[in-house]
Parts: sequence; C-alpha cells; structure tokens
Amino acid sequence: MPADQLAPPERIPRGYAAALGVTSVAVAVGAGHLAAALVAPAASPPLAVAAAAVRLAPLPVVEFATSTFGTADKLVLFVGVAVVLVAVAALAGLASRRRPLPAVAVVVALGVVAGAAAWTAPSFAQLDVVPALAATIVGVMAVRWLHRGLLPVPVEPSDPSPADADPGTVTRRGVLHGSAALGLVGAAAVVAGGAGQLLGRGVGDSRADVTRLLAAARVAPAPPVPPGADLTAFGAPSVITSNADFYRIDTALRVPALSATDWTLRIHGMVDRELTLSFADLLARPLVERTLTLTCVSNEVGGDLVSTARFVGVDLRDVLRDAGVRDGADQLLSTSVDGWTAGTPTAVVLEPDRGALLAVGMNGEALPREHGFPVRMVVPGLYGFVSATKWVTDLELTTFAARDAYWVQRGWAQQAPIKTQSRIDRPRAFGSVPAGPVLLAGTAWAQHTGVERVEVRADDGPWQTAELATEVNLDTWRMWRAELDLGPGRHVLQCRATDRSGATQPEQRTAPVPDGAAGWHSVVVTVS
Ligand SMILES: Nc1nc2c(c(=O)[nH]1)N[C@H]1C(S)=C(S)[C@@H](COP(=O)(O)O)O[C@H]1N2
Ligand SMILES: [Mo]
Repeated sequence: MPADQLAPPERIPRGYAAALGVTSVAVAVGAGHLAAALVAPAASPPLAVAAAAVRLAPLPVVEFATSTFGTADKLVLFVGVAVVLVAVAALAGLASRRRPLPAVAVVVALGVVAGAAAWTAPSFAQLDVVPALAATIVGVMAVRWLHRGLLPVPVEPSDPSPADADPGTVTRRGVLHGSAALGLVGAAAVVAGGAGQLLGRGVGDSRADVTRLLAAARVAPAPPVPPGADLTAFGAPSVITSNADFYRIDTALRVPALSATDWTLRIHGMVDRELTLSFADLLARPLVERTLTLTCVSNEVGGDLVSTARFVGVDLRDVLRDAGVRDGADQLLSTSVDGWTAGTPTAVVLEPDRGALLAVGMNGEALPREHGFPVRMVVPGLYGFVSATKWVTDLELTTFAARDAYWVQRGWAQQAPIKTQSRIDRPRAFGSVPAGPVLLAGTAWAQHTGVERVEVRADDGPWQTAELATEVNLDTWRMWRAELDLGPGRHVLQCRATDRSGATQPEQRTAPVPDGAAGWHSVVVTVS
C-alpha cells in the first residue's frame, strides 16, 4: 500500500471540533473560578465579565431587565453570558479543524476580556488579574492537547474500517481516544469549577461566631411587636419578615464573602479625625435593636420590595460625631467592599431621633451574607439605594456637588425619602371571592412619619376607612383590614394611605424612576 494512503486525514470532524472549543473554554472558566476562590474572590472570570456588562449597560437596558425579570435578572444575565460563551467556543472549535491556532486566539481574547473586566472593576486589586491569567493558560493548554488527541489517527492496515475512508472520517480508535480526551477535560472543568464554588463560599464565613457574640452581648432590645399589630390571620403580611423571605436587591453577582475578623470601616473625608473601626471596635460600642421597614425605590405600586426586620447595630450618628463632621459635608458617601456606593444626606443621619444604624444583626442572628454580613447601613425613612449600603467598608464625608453615588450616576434621584404607600394583600389580584361582605387586608408604610389612615373603595365608590392594626413604631409598616359589601361581578378595589403629616397618597401613578413609584394600588376581583 503506498505510504501516502496511510497519511492521517488532517481535519477534525465537525462535532468533535465544536466540542473541543466548548470543552477548552469550560475548563478555562473552571480554572479561573478556582483561582479566583483561592486568591481573588471578586475576579472570577464569568462573574467579572457579567459585572462589567452590568456596569456598561445603558440605563434603559438595566431598567428593562429589572422590570422584565425582576429579581431573576442576575440569573438571566448569567444564562445570557453562558449562551454567548458556548456559541463563541463552538465556533472557535469549528474554525480549528486543521490547526489549533483559531481556538487558541479566541481563548486568549476571552482571557483578555475577562482580565479587562476585572481590571476596570471599582474594587480592582492587583491579584484580580490572576484568575483571567490562569483561565487563559489552562484554556490554551486544553486546546492544544485536545487538538492533538482529536486529529483522526492514521488508518492502519489491520483496522476494520475501509482503507479508502474519506479524509475526516474517524476510525473507532480515533473515536475512543477523542471522547476520552474530551471527557477528561470536561471532568476537569467540572471539578475545578465546583471546587472554586465550594471554596469561594467558605471564605470568611464567621457568621455563626458573630451570631454567638451577639447572643452574648448586651443589646438594648426593641420593644416586642405589640399584640394587635399583626393581621396575618386576615391575609396581611407578618410584621416581621423572616430573613429567608426578606426582599433582596443589590448589584452583587456573587455575595461578597467577608470575614468579621478582617473587616474594617474607614471614616474619612471632611472629618476632624479620620477613624478606622474594626468589628471588635463596633461591638464594644452600645448596641441597640430597632424594628425597621426597608423599602426599595424600584418597588412598583403594590410590589413586594418592602420588608421588616429587627436590626441590631450601633448608632451611626455617634460614630460620625466621634470622627467630627466638618461644616459643609452634606453627603455621607458609603461604599461597599465591591465598590457600590450610596449617598445619604449627612443632616438626616445626624438627626438625634433618626435612629440610623451600622447594623450587624438581623432578626436574632448575624446579618445574613445576602443582607450585608458583617456590617451594613440602615437609615429609617430613606430608600435603600441612598442609605442601606451592605458590606460597607468606607464612609466618606463629602458633598452632593462633588460626588454622585452609583444609582445617581445612572439617572436616579440624589434625595430619596420613602414615599407613603399602601397595598392590598387580600383579596389577591384576579382572585374570586364569594358574594357578601368581602374582607380586605393589607399593609401601609410611611417610614419616620407614621401611617394615620388607610381607606378602601370599590369601583370608584365612596372611600371607607379601614381598621388599622396597632402601631409598632413610626418606622415600621402598619397592617390594616376592612370589609366591603360587593355584589356578584367584577370589581376594582383600591386603597390609599394618609400619613401623619396629613398627606394622602396621590392618585396619579408614576414610575419608580427617579425617586420611587406613586399612585393608588388597585386589584381586580370577581365576586361570585
Ligand atoms: N453593597 C450594596 N448595598 C446595597 C445595594 C447594592 O446594590 N450593593 N442595594 C441597595 C438597595 S437598592 C436596596 S433597596 C437595599 C436592599 O437591601 P436588602 O437586599 O437587604 O433588602 O440594599 C441597598 N444596599
Ligand atoms: Mo433599592
């Protein structure tokens, strides 16, 4: 047989080529994720790229994403990044049927993108380039190794396959060899990625220790929720939201893994004395517990981005007074470990009866990691985006003229007190109820002002005053219930609250941007 007939077909079959691309990129991502868990938790390549996408996205896109996908927007983003990555990787593989160079080039380019994403993050530290570097090196090695393994082996005389097979046909030995190589690299990707995920989660998880410390600490407790404050039996939400049910809003694609031992808070800028507090310094100050209702500015009328917890912390006002706030410092700019910022009016934080906290505990335990472990800010009466910085590590006294915080740069308001709102929780929208007296129940909030009155009506009829539950405090939502006599058919139920300043919610619906939604909540029900 002439020697040239033994020459190996020099192209990888299409399916294998695509798999080469996808598997190589997968093991690169896995290696990057593992390297990140070891040296630079925030800089895992897929997380860094997704975070950069969030930073670069124009405001309308971000608004569309949050309004369309709600709190699932992060999942949608990750799935989006994954789909694009798989497509690019498969194409890179297909372009590399003869030579590995195109796939190598694509892996390097992806590495550069991941490196740039980490580099441009507001929280960039030098080690943050390591994961992208590790991913690139492992990805290039995988491409070259798989390419060698997947190029079909020469057809040997003893082989049962026809000797005149088309170039590009793989022999059985080639199939086994190629699948094994792909399987091996795929398994390495899963192991590395999984290890990265596990290690990343474990870093700094001293929550149980903090929970124990708080249980042993002397805390001025919040008055218990008074009898008559809860109307859960009638369908209103529970006054205290469990930590598991507490709404969560933030830009963190991976919850920062801080350790209470390593945490410090720097207080600087327009102050007389710059301060740096450790977690132990914080716990050495008087601890107080306060029941407070947090609300997100993105909450739509009738929405559920509002929850209440018993927060334990230290008075933020006292801490700022220790640092000595200079005249003219009208903005308290707080920064989280991942670079997110909020700007709070200094005057509000310094109000003696405001009760602003550097919070460390929530509902009897350390702050859950999703809610800011080990320390977050909470300022009663202000929307979260201007006050409730989680994973806070830096407080700068500055001016509103000098600095715009994260969401202000993206078109949201600089000043954002929570708007008085009310919500019908029962009956459920589009539910059906039997005819006769129909029971309505819900909640209303006017943090730091207090809820004076809630009214309900059906079908633009006369307003009827609801029965208010016992008040917990001015900073906490207030439950209500009412009864309306409704005949069979479709009805529109509405509610509106009046706060202690005498202001009644305006009827006019406005969108959450830039400073919170307004308008009356209404639900449509069928009485049968
Ligand atoms: N570090 C950080 N803190 C943050 C945010 C964020 O994106 N990053 N979002 C804020 C917003 S918009 C709100 S409404 C509250 C929500 O707090 P929660 O998730 O504990 O309910 O956190 C605030 N603190
Ligand atoms: Mo928010």
